[in-house]
Amino acid sequence: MQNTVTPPQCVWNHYLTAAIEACDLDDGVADKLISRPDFCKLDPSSQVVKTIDCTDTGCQVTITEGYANVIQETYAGPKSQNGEFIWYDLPVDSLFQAIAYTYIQNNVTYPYPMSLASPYINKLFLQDSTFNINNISYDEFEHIHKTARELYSFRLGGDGSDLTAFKAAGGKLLYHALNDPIIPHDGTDQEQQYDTNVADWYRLFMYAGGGHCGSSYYPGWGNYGFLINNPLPDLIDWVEKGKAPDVLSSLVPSTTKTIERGVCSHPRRITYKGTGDINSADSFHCV
Ligand SMILES: [Ca+2]
Repeated sequence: MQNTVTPPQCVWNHYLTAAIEACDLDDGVADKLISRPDFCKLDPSSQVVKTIDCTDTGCQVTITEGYANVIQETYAGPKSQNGEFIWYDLPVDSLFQAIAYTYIQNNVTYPYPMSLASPYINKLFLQDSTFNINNISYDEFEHIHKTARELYSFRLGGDGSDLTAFKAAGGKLLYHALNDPIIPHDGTDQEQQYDTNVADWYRLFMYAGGGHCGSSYYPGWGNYGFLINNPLPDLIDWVEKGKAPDVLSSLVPSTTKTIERGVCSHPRRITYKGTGDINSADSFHCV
């Protein structure tokens, strides 16, 4: 992309840590995990002039207004140059490396396109493997986005929120990780526009501490995070016995650390009761 300012990864990581510190206690427990990232707002300008030790550059880096603006635009999600919506925004505790990776060469920081972008733009849309998307302009980006949606949304698009056919087929249950940086969760809760009785057949469970496509990785926790804990019995009870679930279960799939936590039906969120073992689901409830 035609970036004039490219923050090194340490700046992205600084904002990730700052957001988790700012909103960690919103769920009632200091565990370096935000259970309600959609309610967490961090003003990127609040970090300007702060100095951080940067392992990427090998020296200290000062947060600039330019860096803060890039972070703000990333939080806000892609928009046209006229400010029109293109896609949903990202939670502040997303693994930004997935969509905003940068690398350093000869002391200069460069943006690195998301891995899915080049195959889609070069091979499917442009059918030109020589086009360099690293230097794509805003005009080119908007043109490619607009035209690609017109050409391919019918066959490849995953943004349709009218689930009439899903309902008619007996569909009952969906869930989504709140920290998914590639498919933002805000696009998942649009069905209520179409069906006010949606809870009769569709219940959305969005769990904190998990990533894209079932990955159990949470940036605030290092190498592990939550996974949904086998929702199939809940689905069977709903379909065969008419017993709709209110809370699903999530856990950290580790042999050395057992952490379980409930997953509330949307829009409720999991909150610490104020007492009890924070690794036990019994210590949390939905509000
Ligand atoms: Ca927390």
